[in-house]
Amino acid sequence: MVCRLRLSTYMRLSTVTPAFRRLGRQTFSKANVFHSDRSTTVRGRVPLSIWEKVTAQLHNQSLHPLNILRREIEAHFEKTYPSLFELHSSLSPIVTTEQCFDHLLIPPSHTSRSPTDTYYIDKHTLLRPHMTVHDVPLLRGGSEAFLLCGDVYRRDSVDRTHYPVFHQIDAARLFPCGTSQEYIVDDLKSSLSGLAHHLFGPETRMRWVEGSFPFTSPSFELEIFWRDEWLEVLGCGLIRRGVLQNGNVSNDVNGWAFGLGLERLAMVLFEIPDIRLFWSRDTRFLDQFKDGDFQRKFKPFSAYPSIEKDISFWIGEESTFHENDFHEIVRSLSEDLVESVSMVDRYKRAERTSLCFRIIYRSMERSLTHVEINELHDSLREFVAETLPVTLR
Ligand code: FA5
Ligand code: MG
Repeated sequence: MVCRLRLSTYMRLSTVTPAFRRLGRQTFSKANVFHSDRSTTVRGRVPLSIWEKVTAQLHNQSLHPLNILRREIEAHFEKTYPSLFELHSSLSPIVTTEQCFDHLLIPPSHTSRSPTDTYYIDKHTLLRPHMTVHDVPLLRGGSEAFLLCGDVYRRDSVDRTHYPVFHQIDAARLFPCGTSQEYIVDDLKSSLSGLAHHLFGPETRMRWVEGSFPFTSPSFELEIFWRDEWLEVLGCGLIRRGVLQNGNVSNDVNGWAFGLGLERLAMVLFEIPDIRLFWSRDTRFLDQFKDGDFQRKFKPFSAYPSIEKDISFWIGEESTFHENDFHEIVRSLSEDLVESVSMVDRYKRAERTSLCFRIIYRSMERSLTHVEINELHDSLREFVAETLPVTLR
């Protein structure tokens, strides 16, 4: 039943944008988004399941774990630097391509500009893929230190640590004229390791690795050791001169910026095993955070059994198929019943390539039946065949 419902909501989108259906599989090709006069139809690229989340504002929902973490981070900065940072948590996620890419020196060829990675609303407007998009407008307005929290949108793979909507805290700080770069880098790193120690305790293992962002140089990433692996939790660096110039900041002033993923931190901090849980309305999840304690550990209610299904298809040599399109369809149709999608086989025969993906279905809240998953998987096959440039096997 669930799948029929999702399928119909996806179809409803096609009524909103009739060209979605007309274009069929073409809707998913890059060419249509940028180079055709039908580019206004790209709204069809933002599925209803994503639009539904634009109004959720989990980070502003009192006693939601993301809200608890956001407040803890804001309080830490307030305590360390009294009255220094302006706070913003309600900036609109709908931004222009100029603000998103040009202000931040993101080159024309950068993958984040591609509609396979970013949700375009039309040619000039999109759902922000990170919070740094607000830096230049705020600098232009005269802000010198700010901390921003909001929802961000990216087309990405499906697994326990990735979700197409997540939340970030971004910050930037300018320093008085003549402050040396070494001093600013030291301040940046000590602020962030101070924050990490405050949140996770002094015994947490962490390390700095070299990063690369078009808008900072030098750039760094902070990783935390969690469940036997190093998990990247934030990116940061010295703001590039070109970005400062775009923000009308005078030439002798420098500053730092950072951006961190709230879900990633919250998963480590509260021991939340799957990123889908943040969207759960199940009281067995939400009630565990009722006291607002940021040291609370989540007690999983039960590990429900999983059901695995494979789907295989052929793609042609010149195919416009992009893996993110497939992941997005799975997330959109499955109402969060999918835990992960992974490619398990790929081989080439003559002019075609065969791909096989394994889908692990598992609800966070209940046991799934084989009947409903068979039905959902069949609908998925049908929808993939209809909308992607592939031939099912
Ligand atoms: C950025 O978004 C940069 N804007 C960060 C930045 C700001 C760098 C200012 C320099 C100066 P990145 O794409 O690495 O960088 O994402 C930042 C953090 O968001 C990551 O470290 C990770 O914690 C989180 N993140 C990224 N992708 C996802 C995802 N799909 N799901 C959940 N969290 C994610
Ligand atoms: Mg990164």
